[in-house]
Amino acid sequence: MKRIITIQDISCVGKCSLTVALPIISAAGVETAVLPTAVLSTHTAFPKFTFHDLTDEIQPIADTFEELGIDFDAIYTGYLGSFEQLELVDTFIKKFKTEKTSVFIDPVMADNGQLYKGFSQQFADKMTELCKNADLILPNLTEASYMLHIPYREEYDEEYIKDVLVKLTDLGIKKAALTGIGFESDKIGVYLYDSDTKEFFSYFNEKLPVLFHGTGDVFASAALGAYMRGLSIAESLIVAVDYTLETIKCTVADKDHRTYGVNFEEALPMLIERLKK
Ligand code: PXL
Repeated sequence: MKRIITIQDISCVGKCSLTVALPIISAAGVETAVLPTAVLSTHTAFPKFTFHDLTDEIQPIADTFEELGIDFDAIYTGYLGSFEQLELVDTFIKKFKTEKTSVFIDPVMADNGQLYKGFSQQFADKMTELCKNADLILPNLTEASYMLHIPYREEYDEEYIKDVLVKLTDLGIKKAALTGIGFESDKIGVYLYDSDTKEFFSYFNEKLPVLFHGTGDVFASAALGAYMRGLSIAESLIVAVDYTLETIKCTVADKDHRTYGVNFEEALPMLIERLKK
């Protein structure tokens, strides 16, 4: 069984970061170790939240893993709350990355043209530095725009997306996948560029006219789970697009659905089924 570690916050209510990554990657059949970076009452899109920083725990936890000889097949990072955490996670990756370790970095900091609360261009620049450790980064177009210092565009064509992807990998990143991309109003998916092979890959599925929080975390977790189960990056991204759509369909189908988070739970059988093949 493969073992990964995911480094991000735990938001007690809100269905994002660790409360999504842990169940999804576990359901994919992959041991999921966690390194919680902060405990929040709720994620930062709620009108009110508490934030207890766990930065001081990162180094002692990493040192203990090292002393115990614990290793990981993948390191997956998501929401990180401070410059110091970015530094510590950079050190963590450098220490625990071996030849067999895949590093997935989701530079969580913005969406729909706007930075999340508490983030700045300087933070985006430092996150970009962290991304240079990655085998695959999974930004949305807003995050990629901050990484590249380019204005966010709501409308774009395929040439524009390819150009953004090449510029991201020119920063020294092997593979970049832009999430939440669509060229038709009723389609959404992912666009990947591999700077080693110089190949592009894209995959789209149905886009529903709804917006829910946490879908980026659902997507990245499903992609990593699938990749750890032996699928190629492209195949893993297909599974992640289809699974994320299924979570949104399950959310919409629940007449009591909440406005935060998606119903990834009832969609898990579909993910498990897809990974059997
Ligand atoms: O889903 C990304 C995310 C993760 N963690 C926290 C967040 C957000 C997005 O707002 O606030 C705490």
